[in-house]
Amino acid sequence: MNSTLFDAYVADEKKIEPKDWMPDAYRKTLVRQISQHAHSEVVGMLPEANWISRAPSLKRKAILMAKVQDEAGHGLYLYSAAETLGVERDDLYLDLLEGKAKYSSIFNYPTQNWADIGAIGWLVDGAAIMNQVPLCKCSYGPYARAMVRVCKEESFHQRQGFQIMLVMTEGSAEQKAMAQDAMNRWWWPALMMFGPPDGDSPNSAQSMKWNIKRFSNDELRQKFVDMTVPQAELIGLTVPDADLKWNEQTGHYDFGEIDWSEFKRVIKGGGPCNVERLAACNKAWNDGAWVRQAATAYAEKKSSNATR
Ligand code: BYC
Repeated sequence: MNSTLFDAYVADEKKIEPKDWMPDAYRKTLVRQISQHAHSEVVGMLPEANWISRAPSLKRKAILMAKVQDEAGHGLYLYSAAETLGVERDDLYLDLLEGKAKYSSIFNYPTQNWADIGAIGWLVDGAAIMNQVPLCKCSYGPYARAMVRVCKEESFHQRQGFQIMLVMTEGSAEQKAMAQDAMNRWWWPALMMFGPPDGDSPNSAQSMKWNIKRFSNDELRQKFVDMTVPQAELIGLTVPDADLKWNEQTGHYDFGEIDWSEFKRVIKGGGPCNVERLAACNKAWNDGAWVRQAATAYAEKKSSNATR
């Protein structure tokens, strides 16, 4: 295979598998995107885990624990998918721990109260599904297949978040105000999850040609707004955007300007929780060293017994 044949092969909706020839830049793009995605799943456990011990009932606690465990599983599928491209999981993870690797901007915001858990499930997992369903059709086989299960689980996550918000909006005036406050704080960061506007997205054009990305950042953001505004109306919440309005001509909602300076600040490390998130990941890595050593020693012992 060469570059021209490769381009025709992916344009024909065929899947690339680990042992197939691929351009170096395709491999590099996939390692970048899949590893950032894996890191996001792992860091994404932190804001929600913050509320496991304070969930308002045993049932809510069990559901939240299951959701957070699902995110760990997503991270593992994704690190495995990245490893099929010839990189080591530990190297990718060390880049995260050293602050060299990116992860989604959204996880650098704090979870201040229980309504934030509803808002994350509804808005953050809702945005994640919008972005990730098309990735089930991405040209790289292991990534596409990993995304099928991830999306099924994300869909449960989104519903549980929406249900938390629904219950709160049907509760006392104070609970409804908490739900609205959470919506106000998470709406704009959720829109930033889709990445910079198409004109400022250096990776999009090539990733779309290679069928890694199937829709542009702005297309997915618009789909998310169009899907979510009616959901907010249904539960009586107001989208915190004075410029939001239905556009009869385009058949979409027009919405206000996103604060891209905030986005840039957060991905450069200046968000409200960046330092805390990396510190938590480093602590977990250091505290878990004995588990990794024990697992390695056990595997070595088992394989030496087997060869005896
Ligand atoms: N945050 O050229 P662009 C989840 C970076 S997990 C931080 O458009 P691309 C969930 C981008 O990496 C959510 N950085 O890039 C988990 C690039 O920098 P580099 C994560 C961002 O790759 C637990 C630069 O900006 N989802 O949902 O074509 C619980 C220029 O951007 C962000 C995924 O990772 C951001 N928001 O498009 C609940 C999905 N946006 O790498 C939920 C897979 C952009 O050149 N990833 N950047 O240094 C993707 O679909 C694409 O990578 C993106 C960005 C749409 C995110």
